[in-house]
Amino acid sequence: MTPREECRCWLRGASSIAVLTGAGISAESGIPTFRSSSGESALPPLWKKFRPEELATPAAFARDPVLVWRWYDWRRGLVARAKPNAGHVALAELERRGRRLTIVTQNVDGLHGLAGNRDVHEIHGSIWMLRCTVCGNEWNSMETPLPHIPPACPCGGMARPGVVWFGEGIPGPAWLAAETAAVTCGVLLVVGTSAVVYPASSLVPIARSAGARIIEINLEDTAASNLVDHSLRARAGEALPDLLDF
Ligand code: BV8
Ligand code: ZN
Repeated sequence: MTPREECRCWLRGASSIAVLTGAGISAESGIPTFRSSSGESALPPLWKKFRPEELATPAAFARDPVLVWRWYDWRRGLVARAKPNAGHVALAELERRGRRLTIVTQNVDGLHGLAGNRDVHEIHGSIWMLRCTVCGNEWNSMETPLPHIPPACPCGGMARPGVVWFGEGIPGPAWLAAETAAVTCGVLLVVGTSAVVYPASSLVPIARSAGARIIEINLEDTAASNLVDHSLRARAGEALPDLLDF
């Protein structure tokens, strides 16, 4: 049996499937990834000199809220133009066909929900959410470009992006759902993530110790590749429709 055939067999027989996705699943929708070479070319010069770890932090926002907001506003513009690709659609189709499927995503682009998946946990938040730094008020805004940078809350307080930055905890309910999915799934699909960001990356060893079969889909080796049963070198937009059309 080839690795592809074995993966299809595991997925067909799985009582429940969990999926951990990263920026790579949205690359074919035109959203640059953070760390892989394929994403670099799409970045305009302004962002080439920054690493995500330098802008996606409370300290960066405190130091220069306008710069951080310009980065998010640029990304919001990209996300607003992005459509779910064949990889997102294959996962939505699987849930529509009644399979027990939980998606845990590190992405803040909302494309899994847009594709039609309902059981989706955005452990790093959403690029469409804003949160007041004074009163904590949270609201959804799809407005791009933002009329004012930085945007203000109705209370007058400055708003921040409603995402989880480095050094911030993952929202409790989302993390509980993510860990539960990793511990109870028969198969964990790890799609388009370099698996360097914690605690998302810990879901792979958690699922492994709970006895799940683990299938990785990526263009290159990752920090999780040595923990998975099969690591398929393929684009998510090709591999997912091929694996899930049972
Ligand atoms: C926390 C939201 C504690 C914002 C993001 C030292 C060692 C280990 C850990 C740490 C450490 N120092 C600090 C830490 C902890 C830190 C961390 O992990 N740092 C890393 C950099 C080492 N983590 C944290 O700070 C987390 N919080 O630990 O808090 C705590 C607890 C309680 C109370 C208080 C505090 C918070 C982490 C969340 C950070 N926020 N994003 C935003 O998006 O702007 S992380 C950011 O990276 C994105 O969310 C992104 O999704 C995520 C992970 O990256 P990937 O998704 O994997 O993307 P990447 O570009 O890296 O890889 C893409 C992959 O796709 C590549 O492999 C590529 O080959 C592949 N690919 C490309 N095209 C395709 C493809 N695959 C398939 N098909 C294709 N077509
Ligand atoms: Zn407020």
